[in-house]
Amino acid sequence: MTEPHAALDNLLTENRTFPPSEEFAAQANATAELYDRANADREAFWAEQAGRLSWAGGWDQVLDWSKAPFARWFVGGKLNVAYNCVDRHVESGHGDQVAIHWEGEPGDSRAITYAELQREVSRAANALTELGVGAEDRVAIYMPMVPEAIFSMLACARLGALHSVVFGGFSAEALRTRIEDSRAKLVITTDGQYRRGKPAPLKPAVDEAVAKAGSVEHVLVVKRTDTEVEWTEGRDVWWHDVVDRQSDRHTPEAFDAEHPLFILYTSGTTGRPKGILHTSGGYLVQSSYTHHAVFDLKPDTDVYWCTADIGWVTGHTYIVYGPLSNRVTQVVYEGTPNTPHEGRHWEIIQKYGVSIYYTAPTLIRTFMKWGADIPAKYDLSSLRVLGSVGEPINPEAWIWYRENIGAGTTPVVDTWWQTETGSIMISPLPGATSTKPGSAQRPLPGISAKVVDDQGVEVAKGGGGYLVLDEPWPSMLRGIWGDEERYRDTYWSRFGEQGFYFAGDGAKYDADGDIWLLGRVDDVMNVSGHRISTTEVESALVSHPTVAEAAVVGATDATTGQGIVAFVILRGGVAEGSDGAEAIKALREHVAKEIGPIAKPRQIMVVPELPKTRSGKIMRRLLRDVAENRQIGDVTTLADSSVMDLISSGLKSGA
Ligand code: 6R9
Repeated sequence: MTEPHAALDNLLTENRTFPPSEEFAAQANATAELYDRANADREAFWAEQAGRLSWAGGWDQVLDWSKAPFARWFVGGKLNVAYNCVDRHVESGHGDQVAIHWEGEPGDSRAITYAELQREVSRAANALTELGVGAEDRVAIYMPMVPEAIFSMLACARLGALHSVVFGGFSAEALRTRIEDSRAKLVITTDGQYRRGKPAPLKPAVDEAVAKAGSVEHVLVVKRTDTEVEWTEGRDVWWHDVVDRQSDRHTPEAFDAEHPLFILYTSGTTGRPKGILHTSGGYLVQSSYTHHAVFDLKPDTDVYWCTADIGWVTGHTYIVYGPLSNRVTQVVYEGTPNTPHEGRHWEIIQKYGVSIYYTAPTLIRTFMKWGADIPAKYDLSSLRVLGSVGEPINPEAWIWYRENIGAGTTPVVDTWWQTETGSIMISPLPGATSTKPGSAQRPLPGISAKVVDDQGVEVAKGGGGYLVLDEPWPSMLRGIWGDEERYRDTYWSRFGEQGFYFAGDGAKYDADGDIWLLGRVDDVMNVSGHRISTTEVESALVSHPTVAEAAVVGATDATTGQGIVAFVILRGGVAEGSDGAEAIKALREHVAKEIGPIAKPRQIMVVPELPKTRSGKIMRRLLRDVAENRQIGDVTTLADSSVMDLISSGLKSGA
């Protein structure tokens, strides 16, 4: 592997830092001293964090790594995850505290206290028992962001059944493969879901999937949109018939710390999705600890909002398990950010006095595109911590976020982690870290991560390579459902000799030793022997005032190995056509100036939209198909499959 070209260090010339204010630091949950404590004795540190939870039986060993890469944490410990997220808060006298301020897309809302949450989850657990669900059974949850989705997840946890949440935007086919792989017994769904102000049917996809997947005994249906549905007698049951008549009391059983909690499917390099398996004790310990430390949650005063969908890991860990285990009061919003208008998020923040807001760079850049005058119309003064997750955040977006949403004062925490890691691994601590726009900075106390070269040797400060996790962590995946070999191959073979977990991300150290994530390694381009990250070029492009969004791919090039091809969305008001040619010339020069001539895109295409997955990740694979003049590949995981037509037709007409 070649070292990054010295001239490519544009991200590293980003040298603004934002130390925490004295007031923030004085009240922070996590201080710098935490790093020292964790470094002195990692296992003792995690044992201490486990004290955040209520255990039915103590463990006799913090970590058993003797069967690596299969970890066991808090060996011998027993707990009930749902009890930790619900009942214990009622028992400690907080039954009247609002757990969830739920906001429906059409404007309906519901406040759910911890006492009510306990009753709802108990009823759901009793209903699931009646439907034949027991410990270790799998339950597929295919729902929009309605409260029953959270009740269902917690009911599964309470019974020791594994949930497998499938994002409500996925197709019947995607649902079927996931049901089949996990052999789910029950599917929980809704009749329909609201999407951009209109009800859209959801149950037909379940009918289609279940007709082909043999394992499903029942489909439990929540009425959300009052959409007419087809009904299979004996199989389909309404939530309001079966759940509502149950007793609202249910005694939770304690399960082993390593009892499986959930499966969550994530796409891999092959077409077949991987069922990432998480277990109970270690997962909940790290989810709870990271939520407390990274977001500085104060359960008595904060109002927290994570904008993810429960169909993704961020929704699992930072809507359900982390926050609820910490007795959060949180907002859960059902809909899209521009329904009915582009200020919806800011309106919700103002309405509930949201103090902690956690979202994704792609949404931040969309907000930038819509304009800073929109958030400026709302009172956002309640905000005190802002978070980012999902992809590298370019410095421009980071600064825009802090300035326009955070009043130029709130800490911004850029949190790196994966479905596989279960919870946050690399992130600033808002009261202890001088933050740097664009950098996730340091592994959290208790976590170890390194940037290594091809041989697995740690690179020096200023150097780039692969991100690895060189010590096991409590919320690590325990495998891929039903495929031990694939687990070893995917994550543990690349640096097998060293025993490192290979995250699949490229990263760099800056001169201070802080970590900058550079995107997936398959997104790292090699141009004339120089490694250039797509992120670096994107970041340079987006820093130009005419660019709203940019995606960069490496296209095969006979001379240079790969050539840089950029797709850009220009900001409103910048004309296309002949002016477009001017704009493109200016952008090539700009990238050359920001990074160096080597990073100048071979080609820049002005497009109206970028192809994104439903979780907002840009599908560079499809852009590479365009850049290399190939037939465009599989578009089924796109949020909007017409985007590729738009892009191709725009290009043919000479844009
Ligand atoms: C939580 C989540 C994981 C991949 C990961 C990386 C990218 C996530 C990031 C980030 C840079 C961050 N990623 N957070 N890259 N900075 N703060 O997104 O999980 O959907 O499994 O994606 O997302 O490439 O490897 P998941």
